Amino acid sequence: MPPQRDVYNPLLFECAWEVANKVGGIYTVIKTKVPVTVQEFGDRYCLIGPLSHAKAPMEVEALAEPPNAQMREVLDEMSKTGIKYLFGRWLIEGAPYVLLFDLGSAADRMDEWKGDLWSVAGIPSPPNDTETNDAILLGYLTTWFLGALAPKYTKPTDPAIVAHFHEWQAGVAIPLIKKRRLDITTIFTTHATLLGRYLCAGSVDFYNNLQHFDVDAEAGKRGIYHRYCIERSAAHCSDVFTTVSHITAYESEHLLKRKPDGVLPNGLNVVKFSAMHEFQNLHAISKDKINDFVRGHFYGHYDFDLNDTIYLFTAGRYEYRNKGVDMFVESLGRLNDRLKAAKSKTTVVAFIIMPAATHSFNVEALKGQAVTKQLHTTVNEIRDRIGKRIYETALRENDLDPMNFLSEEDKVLLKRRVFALKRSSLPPIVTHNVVNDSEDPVLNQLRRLKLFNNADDRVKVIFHPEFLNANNPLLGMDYEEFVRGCHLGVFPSYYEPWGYTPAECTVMGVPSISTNLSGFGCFMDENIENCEDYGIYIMDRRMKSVEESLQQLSDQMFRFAQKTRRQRINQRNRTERLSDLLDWKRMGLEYMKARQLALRRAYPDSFDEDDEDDFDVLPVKIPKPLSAPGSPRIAGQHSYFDDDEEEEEEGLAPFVSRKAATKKIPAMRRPSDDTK
Ligand code: U2F
Ligand code: UDP
Ligand code: G6P
Repeated sequence: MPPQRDVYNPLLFECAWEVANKVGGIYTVIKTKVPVTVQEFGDRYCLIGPLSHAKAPMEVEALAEPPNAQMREVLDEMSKTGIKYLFGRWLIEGAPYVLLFDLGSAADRMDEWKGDLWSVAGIPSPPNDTETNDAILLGYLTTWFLGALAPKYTKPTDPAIVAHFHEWQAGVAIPLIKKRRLDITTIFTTHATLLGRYLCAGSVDFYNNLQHFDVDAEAGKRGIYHRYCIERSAAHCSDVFTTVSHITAYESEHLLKRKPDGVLPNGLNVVKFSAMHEFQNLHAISKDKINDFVRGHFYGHYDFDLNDTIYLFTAGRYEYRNKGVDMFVESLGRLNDRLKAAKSKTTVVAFIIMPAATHSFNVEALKGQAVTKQLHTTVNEIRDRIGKRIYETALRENDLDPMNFLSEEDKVLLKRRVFALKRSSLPPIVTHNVVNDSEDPVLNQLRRLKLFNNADDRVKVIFHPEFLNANNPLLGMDYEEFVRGCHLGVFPSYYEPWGYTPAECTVMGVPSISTNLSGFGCFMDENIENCEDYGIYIMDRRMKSVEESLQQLSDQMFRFAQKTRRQRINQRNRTERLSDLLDWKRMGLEYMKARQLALRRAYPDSFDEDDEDDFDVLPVKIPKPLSAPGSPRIAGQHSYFDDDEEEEEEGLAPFVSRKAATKKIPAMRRPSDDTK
C-alpha cells in the first residue's frame, strides 16, 4: 500500500546548478520565481545547489543552523563525515533558505559514486569532463541529504517531500531517488535538450527531422553521450517531467523519448507602474542616453535627425544561428534598400549586443565619445560666459546686440572643437577589436551586405560584442535601461526553448519580434488574438522557406519604421499591458499544478476524494488588466495540466498552433490614431 503523508503542507526542495550562481537563463527563472514560491511555502521551501566560493558570499547570508530539527540532524551527520556546505538565506526578494554543497569536500568519493552510477543507472562517466563530475557530486550529495531526511517523516501527518530538479546538471539525483525507492516525489524540468542545442548549432534541418535522429549516435558523435544519459534518465525516472514550452516538449518527446507531463512557461517578476506615462517617461530618459552615444559614434557623419531615428536591437549569448542573428543582419540589408527606395527620411540604428572575444575597445569608437564630450563641455563653458556677459550688459542697460556676446577667444575655441569633429573614416560598425575579426560571422555578413554606415544608408549598424553595463566608457548603460530606450527588440531565433529577451521587452513596454520556433513566441501566439496589435511580432520560421521568413522579417521592420511617434507611443502602451500575462503570479500556477500531479502520483491515498476536483481545476484567478477599456481580456491560460481528455489525446501537435479562441486575448479595435 502506498504511504500516506500530509500532501496539503508538503516540504519543497528545488535543486539547480544556478541557485545563487548566475550562469545563464535558469538563474533568472529561479530567482524571479522565488517570491511566489515563498508566498506559498514559507519556511517549507529550500533551494539546493553547488557552493560557488566566488559568488555565494555576495548572495547568501549564512545562518547558524537550519530551521528544523530534522534538517539539523541530517546536516550534522553529513558534516561529521567531512561534507562542507553553506546553509543560509539567499538575499533576494523572498529571502528563501538555501543549502549549497561544497562539491570539493566530497571529491574523494568521486570514483565510488561513478561506479555506483554505472551499476544502478547504467550511466557512464568519462574521467575528464568536469561539468559531468560536478553534476555527479551534486546529485549524490543531494540524494544523501534528501535520503536521510525522508525517513524522519513517516507518519501520515508528516509532510510529504517534493523535490524539483532543473536541467541535467541537477538531474543525477532523480534516478538515484527512484532506484533507492526514497519516499520523495520528484519533478524534472528541462530548459532545453542537450542534443537540441548541439544539433541546431550545426546546419541541420532540425524540426523536420526530429523523429529520425539516431539519438545515441548523435550524442556519441558530439562527445556528450554520458551527459545525454543523465538527462534522459532524469526525464524517465522523475514522477513528473516538464519543459518550459510546447516546442521544447515536442523536442523532448523525440530526443529524450518521454512525452512531458506538462509545460511550465517562464515568468518574470513584473513591477507595476501606477500610471502608463511613468514607463513612457523612462523610455524618453533612456533614449536620451542612447542619443548621446549615437551622437558620439557618428561624429563627423551625424547628418541624420535623431527625432526621426529609431533604435532596433538584438541581444543574448553569441549563438549566430540559434539566436537568428544571421536573419537579423540579412534583413537589415533589405530594410536599408527598401528605406532608400522609399526615399524615407527615417534612420534606423541597429544594435547587436552579443559577447565575443575582444582585445579592447576600438580607438575610433572611443575617440567619437571623447570629441563630442569635449565639444559639449566647451559649449557649456561658453554658455556660462555668455550668460555672465548678458547679465552684466543688461544691468548697465548698454548695447544688447547679441552678436557682441560671443568673444573672439570663444569663437576660436569653438572652431577648434568643430574641426576636431572632422574625420576621414566612416563610423565604425563594431565598438571593439574582435579577436577573430576576419572570421567573425556578424562582421563578415555586415561586410558582405556592405552595411558600412555610409551617409546614404538609412540603416546604420553597431555591433557591441560585450554585454552592457553602466560602467562601460562607451555605452554606459545597464541592459535594462538600454532596452527601455530602444524602440524594437528583434529576436529571430531558430532554437529558443523560451527566450527571456523578448519577454523582458514586453514587461518594459518595448515591442519585439520573435519567432514561432521560440517558446515565448508560441506562448504569445496562443494567448493573444492579434499579436501584432500589441507590438508582439512573430516571424514564421516553421511553414515558410528561409527566403520567405527573411521577407517577412524585413516587412515587419519596414512597417515598424513607418510608424509615427504617436503610433509608437500607443503601441508601447499596449505592449506593456501584456505584462500580467508573463507575471509569475500567473505563470507560477503551472508549477503548482506540477507539484499537485507529483503528489497525486506518489500519494494517491492521501487525497480526499472530495478534493479531487479542486486539484484538477485550480482556482486560476487571472489578474484584471490594468485599464478597463481597450485592455486585453485574459480569459484563461492554456494549461498542459488541464484534465482535458481531448487535449491529452491530441498530443503536442507541434506544427499546429493550439489556438483556442476562447482562451485568447481578443483582437483590438483599432484606435483612430492608428492611421496616419
Ligand atoms: C535556456 O537557456 P540557458 O541559459 O540555460 O542556456 P545555457 O546556459 O547555454 O545552457 C543550456 C544547457 O546546454 C548545455 C548547458 C546547459 O545544460 O550545460 N550546454 C552544453 O552542455 N554545452 C554547450 O556548448 C552549450 C550548452 C534556454 F535556451 C532559454 O531559451 C531559456 O529562456 C532559459 C530559461 O528557461 O533556458
Ligand atoms: N542580457 C544581459 N545583458 C546584456 C544582454 C542580455 O544580462 O547586455 C540577458 C537578458 O536580460 C536575458 C538573458 O541575457 O535575461 C538572455 O536570456 P534568453 O532566455 O533570451 O536566452 P538564453 O541565454 O537563456 O538562451
Ligand atoms: C515617451 C515620452 C514622450 C516622448 C516619446 C518618444 O512616450 O513620454 O515624451 O515623446 O516617448 O517616443 P519615440 O517612440 O519617438 O521614442
